[in-house]
Amino acid sequence: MSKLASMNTPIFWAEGHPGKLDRESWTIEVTGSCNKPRIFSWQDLLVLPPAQEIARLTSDTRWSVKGLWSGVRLSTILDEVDLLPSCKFVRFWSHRLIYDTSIPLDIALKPKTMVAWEFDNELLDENYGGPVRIMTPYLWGYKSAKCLVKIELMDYYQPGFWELRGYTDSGEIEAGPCLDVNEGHKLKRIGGGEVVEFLD
Ligand SMILES: Nc1nc2c(c(=O)[nH]1)N[C@H]1C(S)=C(S)[C@@H](COP(=O)(O)O)O[C@H]1N2
Ligand SMILES: [Mo]
Repeated sequence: MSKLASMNTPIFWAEGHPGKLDRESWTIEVTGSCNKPRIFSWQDLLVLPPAQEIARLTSDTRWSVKGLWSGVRLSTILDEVDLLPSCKFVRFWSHRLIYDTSIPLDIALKPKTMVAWEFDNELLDENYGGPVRIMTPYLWGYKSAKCLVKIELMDYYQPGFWELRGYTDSGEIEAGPCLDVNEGHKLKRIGGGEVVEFLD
């Protein structure tokens, strides 16, 4: 059992579980406002400079899980495609193109915003967004699209799956109660913004 599963980390699939997916043939298309649109294969991702961050995935449903996320920085991928100055938002699309969400470019370029495929040195399985997902600790979890297949570089904002259903466009983490998944889902509190640690 994976570390995420053993901690009973919640598994969210608004669009339905994707089933078994093939890592070796996985591709991520990068399109939109850039000079060098490109399709990254799984093998392409593996030769980019690796990145690792200890970071928290924190859900608006009030739980937070901490661990070592590995993959590449999203900024590394964005460097490869040569952004146009008009690009203001980065839109993520999940497998089957039902789930999408967008974040501002400045947050996309922050070091802990990752295209991730490992948690605590284990490859992510489909439950937790494998083969490859977005992980950004700066915003609520709904901005961290799972089973990433497409990155669309946008000059303007488009609300995504949850944003169209009432979740905030900013995804800014709000202070309040929050379950600590790593400590048996103990009820604690978080402040606003990126959750680095609990308040108590
Ligand atoms: N494709 C897809 N990505 C998604 C979701 C989803 O339903 N579908 N849920 C989001 C939400 S609301 C959260 S909190 C996190 C949860 O990640 P987990 O299911 O790996 O714990 O995934 C996000 N990414
Ligand atoms: Mo969430």
